[in-house]
Amino acid sequence: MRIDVVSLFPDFVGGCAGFGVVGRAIERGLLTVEGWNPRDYAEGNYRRVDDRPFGGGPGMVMMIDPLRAAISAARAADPAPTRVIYLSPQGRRLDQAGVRELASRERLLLLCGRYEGVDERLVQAEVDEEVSIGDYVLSGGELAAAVVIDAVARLQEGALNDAGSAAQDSFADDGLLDCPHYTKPASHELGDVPGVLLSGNHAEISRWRRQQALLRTLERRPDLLESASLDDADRRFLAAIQADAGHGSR
Ligand code: 9WO
Repeated sequence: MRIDVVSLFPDFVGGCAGFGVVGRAIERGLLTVEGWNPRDYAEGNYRRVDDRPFGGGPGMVMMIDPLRAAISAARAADPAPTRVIYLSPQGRRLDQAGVRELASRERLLLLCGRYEGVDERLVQAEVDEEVSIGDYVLSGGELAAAVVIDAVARLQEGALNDAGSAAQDSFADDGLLDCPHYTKPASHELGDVPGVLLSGNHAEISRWRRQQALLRTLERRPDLLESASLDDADRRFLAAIQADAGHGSR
């Protein structure tokens, strides 16, 4: 997969591409990330990329032409067509299903705004999708682009070190929160590791983890249960918990 990033701070985004799973995906040739700076395509001695907003008001707006030239250069770097994604709080909220969909594409172009944003005519002419990573305002789209790159990189086939990590992600694939994790020592002043995890009974361990994932999701994010993929055993477990809670509260 190839990801082009149009940004006034391309090194900012490139930084996340150097470490961990993303860095390894790039080393393994599963992912290419390239930055394109609109300033390199701006005209004049000052290489202006922003100007004051028509209609007045505070701040600056990113100008059409340097952005358009940077997008064109990025498009031309590879023959495959690409969708242009603008990272903004006005976009469709990203979730793991959205990440899976983006990860399946051959190419992405991530457009990062700064200041008060990008001239709306550029958005209308060039942007195919607007994506938000959450309901908060950042000082630019770069951190959001880094989040998209990280989430998409780890889903590239072969990016995660052991196949088990990908299989464990069945929790994420099923739309549930993760179960708790433990490592050595088995006994500690902060507490003991749940006995089932030391039992060596893999069927029991899987069942316990699944139930922990269900419990946490019920307690912390019950909204996720509506769209989670649950089997009959899951539903029976949740029904038993809820029946229990009903008795306890009276
Ligand atoms: C600036 C601003 C100032 C006063 C009142 C409202 C305001 N909104 C913004 C604003 O949205 N600025 C953006 C900064 C312009 C586009 C790039 N920036 C950005 C992207 N901030 N936050 C994001 C972002 C992207 C994806 N997901 C969450 C947040």
